[in-house]
Amino acid sequence: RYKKITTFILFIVHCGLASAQNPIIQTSYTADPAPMVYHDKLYLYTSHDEDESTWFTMNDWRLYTTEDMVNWTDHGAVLSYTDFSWGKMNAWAPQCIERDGKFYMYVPVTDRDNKNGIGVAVADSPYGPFIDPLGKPLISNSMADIDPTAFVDDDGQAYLMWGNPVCYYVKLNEDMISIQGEIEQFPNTVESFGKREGEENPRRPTTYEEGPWLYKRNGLYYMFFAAGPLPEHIGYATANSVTGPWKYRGVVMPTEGGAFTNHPGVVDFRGNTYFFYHNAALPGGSGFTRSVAVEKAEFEKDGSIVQMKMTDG
Ligand code: FUB
Repeated sequence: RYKKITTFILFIVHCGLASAQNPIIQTSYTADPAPMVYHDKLYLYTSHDEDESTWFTMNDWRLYTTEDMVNWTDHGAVLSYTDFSWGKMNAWAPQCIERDGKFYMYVPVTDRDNKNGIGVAVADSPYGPFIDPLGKPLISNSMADIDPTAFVDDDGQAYLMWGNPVCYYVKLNEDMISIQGEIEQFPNTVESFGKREGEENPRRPTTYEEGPWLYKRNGLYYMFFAAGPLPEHIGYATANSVTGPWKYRGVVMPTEGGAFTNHPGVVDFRGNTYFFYHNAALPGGSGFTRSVAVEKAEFEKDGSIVQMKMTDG
């Protein structure tokens, strides 16, 4: 069932260059990378672009694993929008996190009334099978309900954040499949998310577009996000608390790569920090046939991240 997808990379390892070839997934068009580290293995969940699309045609979520950031194993589809009884289409950007030995996949799906919602599916293993325990969306707030990211803080409080064109958040209960309190929205201010250049758009006064990703380093909270105007770049903000206030810190990765979207996923693994993203680098690539890639991230002493460019080797 498993397929080794980068055997030629072994040659690179023998040469002493332990780095993967970008795009790291070359067997399918993939997007919206969501890395998770569990028991010294990196699990990379992605969305999946079907071929020859003229708009997003996305039916399932895929899983790839690595123990060395060089050799990747393709585990195929681990969840589909059809696994949600209420789901109609649009298997967009996912994230899976582990808590107390269970695995929670948060995913955006369009429901049978054509309304966006965020579902959750639970498994006893990172490989699945993932089951929808609710039979309905966990979040069904507005058409902005896409791109969920989940984060468990050091005190055990879990949060879900999501949204386009603004970023919402809510506390999750310990069961990870129910919410606590009201849904809040981060103030979409220039101070938090930077001034949007190049277009006057009252709905989008800042660079924040979609795809938030939470990360904590040396006590500082980071929100990475896809930023506008289109084509997207990746920006970031930092805060002393997971609920802000956020301070815009600049551009992580400028616009490039041939897709009109980009999407961050950041994780620490074996002493390094890895920044996952997507572009249109595979043959036949476009905004609807994307591919996931990765760069090693570096930070300055003041906590700022060193700006990265996409690489293809
Ligand atoms: O993959 C579909 C959508 O494109 C995602 O939800 C956005 O983050 C963008 O990558």
